[in-house]
Amino acid sequence: TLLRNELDFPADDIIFDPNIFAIATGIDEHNRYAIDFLEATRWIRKNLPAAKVSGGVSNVSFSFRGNDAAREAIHTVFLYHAVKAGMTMGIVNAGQLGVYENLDPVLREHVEDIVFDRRPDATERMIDLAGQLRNGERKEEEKLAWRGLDVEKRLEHALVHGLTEFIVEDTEEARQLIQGRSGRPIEVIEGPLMTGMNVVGDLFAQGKMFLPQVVKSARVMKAAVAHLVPYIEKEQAASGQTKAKGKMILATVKGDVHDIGKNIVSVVLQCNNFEIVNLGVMVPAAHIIAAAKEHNADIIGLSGLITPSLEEMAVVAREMEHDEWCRCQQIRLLIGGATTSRVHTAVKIAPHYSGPVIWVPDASRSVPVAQSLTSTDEQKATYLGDLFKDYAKLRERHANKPSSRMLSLEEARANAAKVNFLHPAPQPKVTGRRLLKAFPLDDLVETIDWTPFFQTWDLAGPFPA
Ligand code: B12
Repeated sequence: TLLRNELDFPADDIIFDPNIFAIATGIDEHNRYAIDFLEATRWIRKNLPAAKVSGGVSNVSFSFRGNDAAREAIHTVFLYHAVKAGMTMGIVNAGQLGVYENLDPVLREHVEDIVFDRRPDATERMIDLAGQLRNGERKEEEKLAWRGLDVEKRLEHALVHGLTEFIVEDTEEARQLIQGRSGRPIEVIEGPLMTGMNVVGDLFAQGKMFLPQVVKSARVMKAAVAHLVPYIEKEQAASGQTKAKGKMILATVKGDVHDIGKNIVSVVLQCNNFEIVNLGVMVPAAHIIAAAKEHNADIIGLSGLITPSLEEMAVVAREMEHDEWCRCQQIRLLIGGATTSRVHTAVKIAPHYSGPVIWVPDASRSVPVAQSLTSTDEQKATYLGDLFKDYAKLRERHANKPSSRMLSLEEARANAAKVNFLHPAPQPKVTGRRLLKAFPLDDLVETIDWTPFFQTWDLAGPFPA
């Protein structure tokens, strides 16, 4: 209306760019994204016939990042149907596009199943087929070769490959092994299972695993944790403690769907006689605070695994400060999840709330922390006194870090590298891989830049000093 009625903009110069989102991500809500684009395109072309429709095609196959053969097939099929629906232009990697007709019929059928959300197991079937596209068919005995590995490696393999078949058996073996060393059932989670999940995370970050595969890993992890829960509960029952020590509201913050870690924390704290109200995932700040009031909770525990959750946690802290009840009751705020850290909590979250804000690295550690926070006033004061001092020191160190002066946009533009693209690029003397063997480690140590190591070890500061 604005373009046509108020600006008299030519109708055939109007281009709509409806979003194309990734399908087959393993999350059911995403299954119709391709259909939604096709329907939106049809609607636009029917109701606004002069307008054009564009779209960024490669998004649709993003969940198969790293598997070019699968992505190419998805682009080919999707584009074919999008053009039929009325799409007039699009952003497409021409190097990753095949001919619809020439696609292998089985592959085409599998791709159309995910594009049109034709069957509930469409994603799983496509993942299986995509694996074969990349690796070729494997023999049955090769498929089971991993059963000969030691139990930690078997758990890792099951998580990476999303295999539930032997997970209970292997988790039980790991539990018994750890028990034999006088260890506790939770150590299976925080040892081999976490190691396996970290491998999954790394592969995913490198584009070597796709989202639906990570969903399968999550299922494997959940099955392993479910096997361990009765043992964790039994251990607690044997300790003879029954009186509830405190009440905690637990939630994964708004925008974040990760819940495995949070649920483990919930089980472990419940087993240690904390009453837990688990609000689930994607929970907005207002809902968390309302639940804390409704249940008269002592503690709010937030979980978050993606970077935007860090900011959302600061939002919750700010809202708690604005809320008179939270502020006056000094409701404790626990922060956890793989992307959170002690430094971030101290520097970016704690300053927004006058009550205690504490970072907790794992489920085991949540117990002593929650206990300290609900113990006698004297113990609590000592614990919090030390914690506040520690966090203040972290903030001070952070504030004293030498920060480089930021240039203004104009200055940065004026400072842009001046590249003469007409000048022919010099030819490298050697191409390909070169192996340099005559450099003893002792000589190299001198040249290593230790700064990133020190940062990782939390030893921030200028180096060399
Ligand atoms: C499984 C998984 C998924 C599953 C989650 C399934 C589920 N039901 O939870 C699915 C496939 C759905 C998923 C989706 C996505 N994921 Co994901 N995922 C993972 C993975 C591989 C493992 C997470 C996990 O469960 N770990 C095991 C548990 C036990 O560990 P944990 O959560 O850290 O919990 C422990 C402690 O942190 C602590 N803890 C946790 N919470 C709390 C709370 C409190 C109060 C306390 C005290 C303690 C505590 O206790 C736990 C036990 O000790 C991680 C990689 C990794 N290694 O972390 C990526 C990872 C977190 N995902 C990532 C990404 C990018 C995504 C997506 C955005 C991908 C996409 N393109 O769509 C989406 C997110 C969508 C959204 N809006 O949230 C990135 C995040 C990067 C970043 N910094 O932002 C990671 C790090 C992978 C990577 N390396 O790129 N993911």
